[in-house]
Amino acid sequence: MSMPTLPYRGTTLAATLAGSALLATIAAPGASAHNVLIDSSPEDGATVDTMPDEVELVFNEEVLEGGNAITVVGPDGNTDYAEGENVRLDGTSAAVDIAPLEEAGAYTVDYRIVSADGHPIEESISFTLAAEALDDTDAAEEAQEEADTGGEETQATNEEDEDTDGETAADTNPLAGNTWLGAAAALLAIGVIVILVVRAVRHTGSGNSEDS
Ligand SMILES: [Cu+2]
Repeated sequence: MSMPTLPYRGTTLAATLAGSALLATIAAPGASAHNVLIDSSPEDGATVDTMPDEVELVFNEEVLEGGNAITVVGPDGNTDYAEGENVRLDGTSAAVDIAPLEEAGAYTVDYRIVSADGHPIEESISFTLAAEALDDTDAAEEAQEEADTGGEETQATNEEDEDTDGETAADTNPLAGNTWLGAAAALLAIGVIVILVVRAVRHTGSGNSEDS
């Protein structure tokens, strides 16, 4: 690929470029053999301010089983934060869980994955962990501890939330409360009327039973 200019020595630059483009086009199907990284999380060169829990590599072609490995080495140049022996494969994606990263700085992801043509490739990307990510982890751990030890608190909070929801519903639908009040008043009025009518009937009808 780097030598296509030689046969074209003496031709114009434009012709050389056209020839290179043509060669690249013709060569493309055969050269698609080895997977090319097209995306990753974290991205190559990125500065990350939230703690990642995995590293995922996405390639242009499927990653095959067999001999895949990903390491995530920290700023000390030694500690590998990748967890587990197995790289998770999902089509064109290869991922590995990572332990909570312990220090800010540069992390190197070295990967050896099996290309779609069966040949392994070995490459690396890197990202930088910002100090804020470590703060996030402390906060997350505290929140988790509270959740673990404060079950009752959590429940109380939920009940409060439900109460709040109820109030909110009433607030947003003021007619609902008035309707109930109106219905209660109507029932009360009907009750009073019924009682009055019954008494009147008893008094005017055969109703000496109460008086005697
Ligand atoms: Cu190959």
